[in-house]
Amino acid sequence: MGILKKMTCTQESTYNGWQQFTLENDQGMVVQFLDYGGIITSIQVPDRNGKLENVVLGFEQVSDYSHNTNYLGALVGPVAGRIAQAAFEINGQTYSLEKNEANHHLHGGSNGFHQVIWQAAPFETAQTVGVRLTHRHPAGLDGHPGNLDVAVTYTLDQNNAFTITYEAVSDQDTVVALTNHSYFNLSGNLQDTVHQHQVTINSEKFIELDADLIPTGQVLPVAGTPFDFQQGHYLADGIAAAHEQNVTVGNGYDHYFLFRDPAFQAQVLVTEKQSGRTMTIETNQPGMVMYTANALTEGMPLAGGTSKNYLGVCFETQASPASLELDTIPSVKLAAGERYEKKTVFTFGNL
Ligand code: FUC
Repeated sequence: MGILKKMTCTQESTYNGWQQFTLENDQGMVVQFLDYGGIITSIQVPDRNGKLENVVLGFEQVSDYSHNTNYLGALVGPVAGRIAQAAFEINGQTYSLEKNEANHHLHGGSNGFHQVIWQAAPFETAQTVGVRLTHRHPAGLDGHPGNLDVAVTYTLDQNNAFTITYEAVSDQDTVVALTNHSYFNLSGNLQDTVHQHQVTINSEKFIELDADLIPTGQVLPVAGTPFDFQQGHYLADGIAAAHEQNVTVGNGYDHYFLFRDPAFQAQVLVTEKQSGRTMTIETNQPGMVMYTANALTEGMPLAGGTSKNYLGVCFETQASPASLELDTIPSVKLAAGERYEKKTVFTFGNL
């Protein structure tokens, strides 16, 4: 086709022997990640003037990821989010997991996918470069039933789209909800907090939380609340809102939004006027947690600045573990032999 192909995938050894991969396309967009935790350490995309800057939170020192309590950039599983009372039931049997946040289980606990070393296999096609990450979560490791084989693929294309595909299969009925925990900040190199990020979400309902951030069992309509992003609004509106649900999570958002239609499509649009950057999220996940970093550890040395609340926003596309108690929403259950196949595409552009 006469296309001069310059897309590259390079690999280097970092702290502790962790491998860092760098994907780069012809526009100069760069995505970097580790085999450790599948952690995305940087995403560089152009502003409206073509200036490449980093749009995710990442540590200044790679070694700091060994104590990544805020899950910066991490691949989260087997079940992302909170499992109430760290227990769930399948086929009449109760399975108990580690209680790593009060009485609850959060983000896979200490055997979570965010701190395992994934097997990494780089690949390239005519118009993409990527790395396929694989991992087996063995039966009996932490209370989950069955061996779970997981493959997560990170792919960059020529149109500034970064795709994450998630595949999993278990030999017993189990629970799975995979996501990525990148904190986005489209201002570039942490120039600003995310207050002025304008977000549009195809969602009419969200899940109410209690003070432990555990679902109450109520699915609430967004209409007439700061949770109504259907026409788009600034994150600042909810950070400052007096709505009981914004206040409960520490002023902001840490909530699961159900998408109106879970078929693969653009579900989220994020724009940042100052830089002119935009990000569209397409997914076949049924919803997402939007977390505005209300409780981000302050004072951590990050690439480009120091951490503080509201410095990033996570869009954790996934099914919700709240489905273990609520049978009206899409389930995290995966039957033995069933194929879990999810895809989320983050496409960057300019206003
Ligand atoms: C998000 C939130 C949690 C937690 C974690 C680091 O997924 O739902 O509240 O703070 O990230």
